[in-house]
Amino acid sequence: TFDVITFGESMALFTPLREQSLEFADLVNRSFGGAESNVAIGLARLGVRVSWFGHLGDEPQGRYILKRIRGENVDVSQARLIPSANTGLMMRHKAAGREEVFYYRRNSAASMMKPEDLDESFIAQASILHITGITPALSDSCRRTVQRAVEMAKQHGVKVSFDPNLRLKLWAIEEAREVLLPLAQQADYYLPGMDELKLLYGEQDEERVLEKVKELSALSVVKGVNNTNVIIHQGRMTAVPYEKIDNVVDTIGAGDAFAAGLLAGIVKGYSPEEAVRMGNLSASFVIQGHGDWELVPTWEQLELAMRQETIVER
Ligand code: KDG
Repeated sequence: TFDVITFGESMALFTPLREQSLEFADLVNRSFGGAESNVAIGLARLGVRVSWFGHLGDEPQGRYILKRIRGENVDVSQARLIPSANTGLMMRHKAAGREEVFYYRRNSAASMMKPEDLDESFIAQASILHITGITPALSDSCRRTVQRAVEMAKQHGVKVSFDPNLRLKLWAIEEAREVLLPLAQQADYYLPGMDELKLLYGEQDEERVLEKVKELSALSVVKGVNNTNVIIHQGRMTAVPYEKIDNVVDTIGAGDAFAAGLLAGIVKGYSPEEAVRMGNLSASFVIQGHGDWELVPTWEQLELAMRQETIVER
């Protein structure tokens, strides 16, 4: 059995070795990313039993990604390498101080996932199913797959964790709203950022945004509200402040590391406040270096950081 099961698209990730535009870079680093596999790796590092699945092409990129995820102690028994399909690719650079993402993922192996690919008995054995709003943006069949997975989870008493991960390069805001807001209503754990909520609700006033989240039944954590993360649960709001990190290198992956720390805290029986602190600390590791998941902490590192945090507070 698994504490957490998650699924989605993982892609090879290419970034220039030096801070340079992809238009000129000759030396490029290869890694991989994918919000759900980032979360899965974060959870595995924290000692949580986790499974990730998704479709990758049966070609060098797909095989590389599968081996790396497996190598992080994530179960990949339901993941598939699809013959003559392509693995999605993603490239990123920082040009003129701006971080930019380029996707090459249309018609990728992952985008062809369909509800019939889900194994109900597999999902039924999890405590938590973690999904993100990226998967339903990939294709119609992916959208139905996410919706079906949520139905399966509900039928079997599996809690649903949902990070909206709004990606406006993948779909228009109107379409995103139609799909993501109903998913939020079905979630047991809901992890949106204030920025994406403003877009999803078309509402700039933060108080009003928080009021809307209050209407949901989930335990919600709204990230990035005046240097706090706000827990909203059963009509109560608790703001958990976080320290600003000085040496931020790359914030991509922070949300996934946060989800991993938070869900690990919940699985291990910590209070929501403590779990949010774990999420924060986990994210603080990732943003101090390059890569979406490479720097997510182990349980030992996280525990040490939590103790140090307590000492500083005193
Ligand atoms: O959260 C980080 C992800 O955005 C990144 O790893 C790539 O999954 C990804 C996506 O679709 O943008």
